[in-house]
Amino acid sequence: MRALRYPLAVAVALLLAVPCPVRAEDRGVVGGQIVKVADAPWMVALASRERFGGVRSGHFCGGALVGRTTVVTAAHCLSQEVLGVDVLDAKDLRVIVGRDDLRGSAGSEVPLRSVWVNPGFDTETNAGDVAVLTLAQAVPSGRSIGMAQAGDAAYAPGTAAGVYGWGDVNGTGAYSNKLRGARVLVLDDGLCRHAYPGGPEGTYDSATMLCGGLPLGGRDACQGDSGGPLVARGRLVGLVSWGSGCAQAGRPGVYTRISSVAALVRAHSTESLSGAPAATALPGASAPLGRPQPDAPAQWGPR
Ligand code: 4AZ
Repeated sequence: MRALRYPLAVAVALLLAVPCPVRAEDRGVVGGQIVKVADAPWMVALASRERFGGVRSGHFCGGALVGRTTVVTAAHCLSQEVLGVDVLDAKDLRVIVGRDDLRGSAGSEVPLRSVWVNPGFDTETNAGDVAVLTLAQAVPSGRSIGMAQAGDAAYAPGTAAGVYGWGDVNGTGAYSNKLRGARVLVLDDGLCRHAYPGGPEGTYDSATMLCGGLPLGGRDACQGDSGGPLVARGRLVGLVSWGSGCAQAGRPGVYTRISSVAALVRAHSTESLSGAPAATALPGASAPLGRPQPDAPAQWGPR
């Protein structure tokens, strides 16, 4: 026994001293941390208990509030492939607002008035991966986030951004019950062009897509995070769309570029959406996982 003690102590000391490989749960999707919806008030879950079961409130995708009745998400979330039926036949589709833990009942489950799926969504390339959900009841003001326009400084490569979701935390189908967020970077289009030049891993189109992640991987969106927001400088810059695997080095996440679809979103919203002002934040003042600036009061009027 005695003889064993010393080697054991050395082994334990070594284990503590040598950095361990990152645990899968810490590396995954959102490789990040638990986030309170109070700090991401625009974050919503798309849910259908009939299609996905009630244990996790029926969650199957993410989305973001861009107005009191307007949610943006990914078109592919509403495909027959995901829902198992035509979106018009998924009668119990709901948007869940204000719920951190999908096992709980906090917040509200809001039925939909209408669904618009971008008819220009290209299922081959994933270009134009956006849909607009109109809520049957308005959520309180102050929950929505502005869409970043083209030319916004938030699109500059190297900008810190946050990605949010209840998706897979390690690429094995281990979905999170609690909302998570990860700090990533807006990456240079060249990185995604190089990673996804066409062929089996996909084709990156910088006009309609945004490249995000870390050059060495480790933090990323993953399955189940689709449709959810990528936020930089307090503005919505992207929606989780696709990628090869999750959080792998050299395989960044690909997001729907919000500026490329903002006009479509406005055209299919039944309210007047407040725009995101041009970037005025001081360098370094971004708070990717923090609360965004509250939006302007909802404006109602003729369209
Ligand atoms: C998906 O399957 C998915 N790593 C979403 C995002 C990414 C990969 C896959 C990006 O919904």
